[in-house]
Amino acid sequence: MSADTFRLQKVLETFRSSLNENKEVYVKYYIAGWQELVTFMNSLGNVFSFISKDVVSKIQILENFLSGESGSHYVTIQSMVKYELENDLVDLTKRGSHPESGCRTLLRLHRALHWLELFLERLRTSTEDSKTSVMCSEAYNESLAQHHPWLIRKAVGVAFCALPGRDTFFEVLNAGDHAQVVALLGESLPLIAEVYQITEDLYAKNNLLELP
Ligand code: 1PW
Repeated sequence: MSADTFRLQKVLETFRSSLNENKEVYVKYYIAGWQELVTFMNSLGNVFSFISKDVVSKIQILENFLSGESGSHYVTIQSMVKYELENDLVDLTKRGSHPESGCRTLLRLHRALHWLELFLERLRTSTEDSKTSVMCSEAYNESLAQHHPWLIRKAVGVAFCALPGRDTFFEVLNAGDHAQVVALLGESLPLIAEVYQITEDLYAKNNLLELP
């Protein structure tokens, strides 16, 4: 199996590594988790490429901060928020001189993570006749859709219709038979949910949930 083959297990491992004992989230592993999810989206076919392109460019922005001269401030989401706010590096109410701050970029991934969590939870508890396109759009409407303009919602809806069926999905997740995938999802989801909640609380506390 080549190194870039998607495995659900790898997502679990990266999100597990992303939390330290002080419940801080390492940016490095957070984006590594997303990198895995991009591999996953790409293996679902070309319809997802416009979605994965946006995620890839956001991963890249964060990677550039992390490897740049202020990289030490970008080690955890907590240190990033503190550093960018203290140094006025965030456009808080409208886009201005910092259109691609770490805070607003990560917020986009954070919102998408909620979608993923809701979708995977549906997949975990789905039955044989459940439709992936329906599960995906329900999860989307409950989360990310509220933050997307009409045109993007339309395009995302079209991509969902082209999703492979449930059996193919389970195969692409690449974690054994259905029962094993369901078990691994049961293990992964609380971790993803915890990372999501910690980020959500941090952003809420700092009034950053609506960054332009
Ligand atoms: C099958 C499971 C896949 C889960 C992956 C979830 C990724 C969802 C990303 C949707 C992206 C749609 C196209 C891009 C939209 C951007 O405008 C938007 N980006 C996101 C990640 O929501 C907002 O970014 P922007 O325009 O404010 O820089």
